[in-house]
Amino acid sequence: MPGTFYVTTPIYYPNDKPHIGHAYTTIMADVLARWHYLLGDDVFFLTGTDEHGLKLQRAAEKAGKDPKTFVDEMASFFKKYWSLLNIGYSRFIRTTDEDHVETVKRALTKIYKKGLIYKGVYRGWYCTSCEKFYGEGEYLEKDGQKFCPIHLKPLEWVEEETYFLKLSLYTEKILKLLETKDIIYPREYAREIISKLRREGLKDLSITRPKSRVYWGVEAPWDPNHTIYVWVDALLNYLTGIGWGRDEETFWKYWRSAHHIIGKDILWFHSAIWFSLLDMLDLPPPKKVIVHGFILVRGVKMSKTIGNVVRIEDLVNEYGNVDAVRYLLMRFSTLEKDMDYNPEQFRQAYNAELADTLGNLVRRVGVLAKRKAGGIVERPNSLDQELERKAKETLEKAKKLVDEVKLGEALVTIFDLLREANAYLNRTEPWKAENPAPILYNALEAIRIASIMLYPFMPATMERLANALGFKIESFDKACFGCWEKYQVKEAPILFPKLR
Ligand code: ME8
Repeated sequence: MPGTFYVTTPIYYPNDKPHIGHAYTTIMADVLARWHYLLGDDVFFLTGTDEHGLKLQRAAEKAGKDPKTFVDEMASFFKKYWSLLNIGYSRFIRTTDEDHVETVKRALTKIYKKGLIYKGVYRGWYCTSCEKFYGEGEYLEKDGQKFCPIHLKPLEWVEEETYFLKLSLYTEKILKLLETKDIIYPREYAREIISKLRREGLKDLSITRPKSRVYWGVEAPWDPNHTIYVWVDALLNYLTGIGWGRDEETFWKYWRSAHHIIGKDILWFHSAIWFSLLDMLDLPPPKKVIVHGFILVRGVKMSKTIGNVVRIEDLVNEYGNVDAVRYLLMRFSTLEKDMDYNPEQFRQAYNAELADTLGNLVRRVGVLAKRKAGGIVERPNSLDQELERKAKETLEKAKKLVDEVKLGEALVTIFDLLREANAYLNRTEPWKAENPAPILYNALEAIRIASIMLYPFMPATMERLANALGFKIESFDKACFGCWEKYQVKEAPILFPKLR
């Protein structure tokens, strides 16, 4: 049954351009959005930029620009990269958008009125790159100095007046929620949060900064001398994006099917803190928080702050094709484990899978259809049953795997169908046959059905392929073997030239 599907990425800090780590999450969200579109769901896909806070204030100062000019420029970079990667988002949200600033004020006013915010003094060690305080036992120590465990940069001592959110009231409630409901996926990640909650509980959270230090933020509605902590501001984007407080109908339609995709670095914020905030706002938690591991470079997390990034444009240039990059990043993606970026492995998969298995099959069938059937291939009276069975089985298996967000395994499964189609051609030798059209039809059906499944991963290439072979990609309903009546093959494209 078609339903709704709301999918989000984290909103990224635009202190620098995005790299393949950000592309990884964003492509994953795009694949899921497009997959659900093919399932017939009403899809809303939200991504954007997290533009307030000390980190951005400093980045702008360093660039010698006022923060708004700076984030305007940087947000446009993100949009350019997402357009290059063919990311079909429904909205690109910026935390400086007017409706979002309103959401933040509305949400915090509601929480303030409930008596869940009080004034105090905060003392602690802060990492501006994480926009996060680190408590004892959480930071690294060397020669008496304290360092951020993620960015390996010295922490700053902060002691100032702040407003606290009474998060400590929520430990039991959130624990129960995580123990009884499968929201965090894969489950392994939930266990980490559960044990941290059992060990330490939730502590009241400092949710404002004095404006004198952090002026670049949303003003606290009850005190003009404070700005709202960037993480609270940022999390609320998921509500703004679908109209919370402005268009209740749209909001509820999508919120019930909310899927947040995030890297494991920000799971604490997207579970313990986010679920508490939602509860304070009388809202249910999201349906799922899908967590993935890091892309590593020689064992170290790829990060702008560390400076070991692989740039999106470098990969696109290397393969000369955006869809190859989308494919390769998803092909080796795993939720549970980190993925060590391995250029050699990428190259091998490109040649063996995209150029050979897919590319050669398309080329062979296209050329034969043109040469031996004048480009017209109609449905014969009987179909190849083995290939038909394989196509059906592949679709079922791929649907299950994508549902479990095992995107790499789904791609391997889809490519099994293409390998089977290649073997079928080798077996039936249509180039020798007097009437090769029935054989070609079976092979074309396998290609068409694989193309529908591959469309979310490589949309532009699959559209190009459908055009060349004379079929359409519409929905999974049409992915039945024998459902296409007549192919009009225009050309036999070389989709992925082999790399030497
Ligand atoms: O955390 N491997 O923004 P951010 C895999 N603004 N994914 C990676 C990655 C890597 N090496 N590097 C980055 C923030 N990512 C906040 C989010 S949301 C309300 C606010 C991806 O720019 C991954 O999805 O630091 C990670 O969680 C996110 O980028 C962090 O992006």
